[in-house]
Amino acid sequence: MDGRGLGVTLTRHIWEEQQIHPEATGEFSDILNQVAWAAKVISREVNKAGLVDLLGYTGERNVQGEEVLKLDRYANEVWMSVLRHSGHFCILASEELAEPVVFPPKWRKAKYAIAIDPLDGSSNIDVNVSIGSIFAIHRRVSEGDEGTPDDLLQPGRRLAAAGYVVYGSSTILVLSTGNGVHGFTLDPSVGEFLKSHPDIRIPARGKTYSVNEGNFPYWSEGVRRFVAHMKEKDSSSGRPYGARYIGSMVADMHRTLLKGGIFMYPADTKDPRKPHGKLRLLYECAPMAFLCEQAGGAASTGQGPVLDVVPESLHQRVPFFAGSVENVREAEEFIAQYDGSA
Ligand code: AHM
Ligand code: MG
Repeated sequence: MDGRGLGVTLTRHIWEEQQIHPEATGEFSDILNQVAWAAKVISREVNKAGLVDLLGYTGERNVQGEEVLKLDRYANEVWMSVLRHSGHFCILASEELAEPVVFPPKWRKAKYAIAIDPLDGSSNIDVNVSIGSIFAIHRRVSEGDEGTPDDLLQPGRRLAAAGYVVYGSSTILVLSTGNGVHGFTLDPSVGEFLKSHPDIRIPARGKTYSVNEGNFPYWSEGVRRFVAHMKEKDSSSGRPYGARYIGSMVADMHRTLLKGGIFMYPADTKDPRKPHGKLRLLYECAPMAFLCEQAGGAASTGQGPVLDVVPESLHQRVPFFAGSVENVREAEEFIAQYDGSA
């Protein structure tokens, strides 16, 4: 809260950040305000989902072959509508859509491309567990009239901004435009996001690991040994570490950003269709990796920074190890020692 007790709104924070860049046109402020608007609308619907029969499946399957929940579809429609009419995006990719959407001719000169996971962790909706939205914004690289997939298939290192929204006990938007990571909690009484977590920094080492351990027999030798190592008793290093797994990436990553430790979704051999793990590069791993590095942490595929992976396809999956620098380095060391570079 500032001296007058009103707090710093997201709008004011964005405006202040823009003052650092003399070339800023205000375009980016508008983008982030649009993102906040989408988050508020989805938050409202998530909070009343049980009341208005939005829970449950639509009976359809999405591009990943998974069942689509009603709220997934609603959230996708909200993001699409808000972003389409913002005028700043030439192309959009969504977890819910097989193909990217090129926005209409009047927006063809738009300078940005966006990848979204409209409602991540949606299998948790029915049991009142936190869910979230994730977004990743790239500067456009194509030069023609229309945006192209190349605008989206850029390494995370080049992201202009990324963030997520957790719809939990409160709604919080966590954001980076390359100038640190800041969290804003929605005050529903006035409908504004207020800065509640300025300059989030991940501790260099944490004592929590977060992974779906039911996949243990399907992991590589290096990953199995790494997880076994975290469970060993060693008082000098504070092991065994605590286990925390919500099964909702946004909520698990939010805890990891604030408290440290490691969140992971390694590659496994459980499902031959997903040999590279479950999580998607463009709209799950790259934006979370951007936030981790901006907060002083790290994010790796097990063999190098997630942000350096050059995407080959829109719905590509990668193994993911993210959180405190020392924990992530340790994961890489186990993988290098036992799995080699293959
Ligand atoms: P989704 O995009 O279909 O919701 O799946 C992603 C979610 C993540 O939020 C979470 O980290 C992961 O799936 C959990 O997977 P699992 O149930 O295999 O542990
Ligand atoms: Mg998802």
